[in-house]
Amino acid sequence: MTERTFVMVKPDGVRRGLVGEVIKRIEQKGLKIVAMKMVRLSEETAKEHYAEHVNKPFFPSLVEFITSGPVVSMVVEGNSAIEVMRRLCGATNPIESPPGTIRGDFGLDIGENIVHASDSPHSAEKEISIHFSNEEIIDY
Ligand code: IDP
Ligand code: MG
Repeated sequence: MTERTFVMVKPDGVRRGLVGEVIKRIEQKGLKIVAMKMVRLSEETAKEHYAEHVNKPFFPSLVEFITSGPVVSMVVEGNSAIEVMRRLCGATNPIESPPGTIRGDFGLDIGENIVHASDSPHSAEKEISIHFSNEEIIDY
């Protein structure tokens, strides 16, 4: 089933020059990027994006980190795009994420794991609407 999901190269990924690497893996998998922009998230947007984690001990550092530099936000479309993007990213903790995944190949720190991808259809819809207006998503 064709789905859309929200993907973001986090500030560590941008700082380390991994934007192209992430885009390459999305494209070579056969998924389609239908919206993309570089932005610096406001604290408000960051808190909305990570609202499910508001009561976790790492929430303040998570918000600080995700607003610490520019991110590259995307809407990615394709067959089972939500699950496929999660598989491309790998496990949340890069130490447990196997080689071949983005986090497994490039990360070592759970707080700086390079990339975000929505974890369900409900999250995808919510996150796309937080980060993009309908006009920014291109049908092609
Ligand atoms: P996900 O990004 O794989 O969906 P979530 O559990 O939704 O993982 O957590 C959101 C982000 O919060 C993670 O990508 C990671 O950067 C950070 N995070 C999750 N758990 C921890 C933790 O135990 N310590 C520090 N940061 C964490
Ligand atoms: Mg998550």
